[in-house]
Amino acid sequence: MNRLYLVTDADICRQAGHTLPYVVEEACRAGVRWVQLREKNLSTRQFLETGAAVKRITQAYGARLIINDRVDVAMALDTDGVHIGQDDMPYEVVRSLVGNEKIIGLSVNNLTELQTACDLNVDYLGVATVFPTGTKQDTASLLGIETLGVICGRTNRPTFAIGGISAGNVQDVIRAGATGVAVVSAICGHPSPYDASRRLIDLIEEAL
Ligand code: TZP
Ligand code: MG
Repeated sequence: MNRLYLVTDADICRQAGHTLPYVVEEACRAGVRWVQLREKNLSTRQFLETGAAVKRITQAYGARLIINDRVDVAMALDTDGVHIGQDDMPYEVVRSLVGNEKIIGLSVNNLTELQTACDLNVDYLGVATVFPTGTKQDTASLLGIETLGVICGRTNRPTFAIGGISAGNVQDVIRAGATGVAVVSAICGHPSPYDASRRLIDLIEEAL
């Protein structure tokens, strides 16, 4: 299913008793087809090694692998694409480096950033931050369902809502107009990443 996007956090995986590759494999086994490696606490060497291990898994399941922030790592691993935020390398620079075949995702946090993003040929938008989350410290102000709906309604690009999304609110997010949802703790921090992914997929399909 293309509407559930797993964003990784190896620390949250570890706290739940999992390794990162295990979580990716379980999520893919359950049907997740978007995986973003988002690791803020790994050295470059560790990032590359982890990325190579994760790529073997995503390839086996036909899932896309996207690298957060690190365009160099994405290029070195020849992943499907890269995800950038507002303070990362600008879109045009990333596009010139990775070429037209690669997926570029961009985070937008408000309507102003959406307007700027609409002029760019990004492949999808991450729309943040919908609900309170303990996973990311430096989140901009929360969007809530209403503003999420406004943002998603003003773009034709695929939108992945992110921030505090769980089984309890995923249907509200989809019904608000998001193409899909991106989650960290709802899968990485769950005792069964497989069950968590399956449940989210079932709920998304039901809400469509
Ligand atoms: N960007 C905005 S919120 C967030 C990111 C990467 C973290 C979302 O994590 P969770 O655990 O799904 O709330
Ligand atoms: Mg970033």
